[in-house]
Amino acid sequence: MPHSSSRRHQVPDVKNQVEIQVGLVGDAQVGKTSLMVKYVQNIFDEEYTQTLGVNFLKRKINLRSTDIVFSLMDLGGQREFINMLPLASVGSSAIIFLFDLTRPETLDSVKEWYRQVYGLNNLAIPILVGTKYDLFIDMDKEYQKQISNTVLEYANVMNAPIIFSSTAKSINIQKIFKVALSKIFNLTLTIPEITRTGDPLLIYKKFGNQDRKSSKITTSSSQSSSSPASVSVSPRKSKSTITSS
Ligand SMILES: Nc1nc2c(ncn2[C@@H]2O[C@H](COP(=O)(O)OP(=O)(O)OP(=O)(O)O)[C@@H](O)[C@H]2O)c(=O)[nH]1
Ligand SMILES: [Mg+2]
Repeated sequence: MPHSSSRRHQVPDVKNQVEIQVGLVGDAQVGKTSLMVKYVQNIFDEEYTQTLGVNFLKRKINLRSTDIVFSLMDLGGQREFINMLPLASVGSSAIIFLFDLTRPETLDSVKEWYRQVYGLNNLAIPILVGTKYDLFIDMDKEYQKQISNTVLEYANVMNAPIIFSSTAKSINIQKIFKVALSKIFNLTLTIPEITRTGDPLLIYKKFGNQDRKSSKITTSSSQSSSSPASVSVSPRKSKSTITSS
């Protein structure tokens, strides 16, 4: 069948597309919805609207020749929505645990959020995000130091990268998702870490790697079952389609 040489060399414009689900959990008013809306729509609203149940947004980004679709699941932080935690946990490749840097009790709650999530999905990569850094920066230096030290202890136990962020002032927002992506696909990230107390911390190199040992925090469901949780982690298996540089 005759056809021109230019046609013969045309490559079909078909991209790989990978969808990865990421859950956002944490106490009420820590800033989960704000972070998700900022990341997807670049909008920040000072007014609080309580999330009733689960919010869901998607954002597509490009990585080499692959489209990555982030499917973000944001669970309302009020206790009454805890029965919907499986929607944000099961099937997620990473779970972002958010706490408000100005309210230490919300960091304390991360323990319980982590325990609950781990019981549903012990394969997801945990990421620890301190929110409202714009307010935290004006707080007492000793308080800042104490919080930062406690966050490091949590990160060690959870094996979770740490990111301090401000949605209001657009600090470290994109980086949260870059870190998530790099951990899910085992890619090398070249963003410099920020480790000095008082700065918007970004510590990710030693935490959340796929060769990580399982966490010390156990739950009754994980103790009673010797098989891994039945969740979809297909993006982690398909890392061969995306190589790190
Ligand atoms: N100053 C400041 N305020 C923020 C920031 N992020 C969120 N807020 C405010 O904090 C309040 C709560 O934010 P939301 O995003 O609604 O909190 P949430 O975690 O989704 O709350 P629930 O839906 O109840 O679980 C809102 O008034 C936001 O405007 C931030 O980075 N800095
Ligand atoms: Mg919300």
